[in-house]
Amino acid sequence: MLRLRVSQFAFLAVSCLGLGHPQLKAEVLNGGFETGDFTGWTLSGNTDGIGVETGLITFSDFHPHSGSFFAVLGPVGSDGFLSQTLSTVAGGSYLISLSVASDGQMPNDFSVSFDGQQLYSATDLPQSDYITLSLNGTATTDLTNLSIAFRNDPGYLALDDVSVSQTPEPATLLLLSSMLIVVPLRRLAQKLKVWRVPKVDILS
Ligand SMILES: [Ca+2]
Repeated sequence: MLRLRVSQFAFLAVSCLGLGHPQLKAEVLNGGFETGDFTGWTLSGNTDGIGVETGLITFSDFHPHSGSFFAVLGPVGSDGFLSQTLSTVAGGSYLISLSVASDGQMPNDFSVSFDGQQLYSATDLPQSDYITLSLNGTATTDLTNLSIAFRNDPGYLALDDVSVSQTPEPATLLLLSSMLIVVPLRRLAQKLKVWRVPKVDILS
């Protein structure tokens, strides 16, 4: 009976914390460019030489990292920007993942910022097939800007599979929180059980 009550309390406490709620996920819209365009993204700065290409067309020997489409990034003379505002948890930690390739033409640059903090910055990326960047960022508010800056004067960079996920995952947080609540309550329950049935020495 008491064990059931403890479980119910733990469930209610975790529910009140809001852990596991879908809004906690920082969903990047069209992170793989599979709409065939920049739906979900805000383009700013120098947007010349930016496009979404299909893997059916040879473009600087690039190809999609996954799916059928990828972004080509080739502004000349100054940076272009792709950005999205994501729903986040203030104080939450996030893993930002994306795949970038370079045709090796220089000058070029590429950088990633999350919540105004620059997490990655590179200049003159050499010729390379996709490398996948895994970056750790922290959200200070419930709306966080993800911004990617780029430039490649004589050629192009390629970008695909941009994603942001909370670390640890909400499901893991749910499990940890349940354990943190249930274990102390079980100990308390054991003490209460002892108090309710005091040891009596009938020989004394
Ligand atoms: Ca893709």
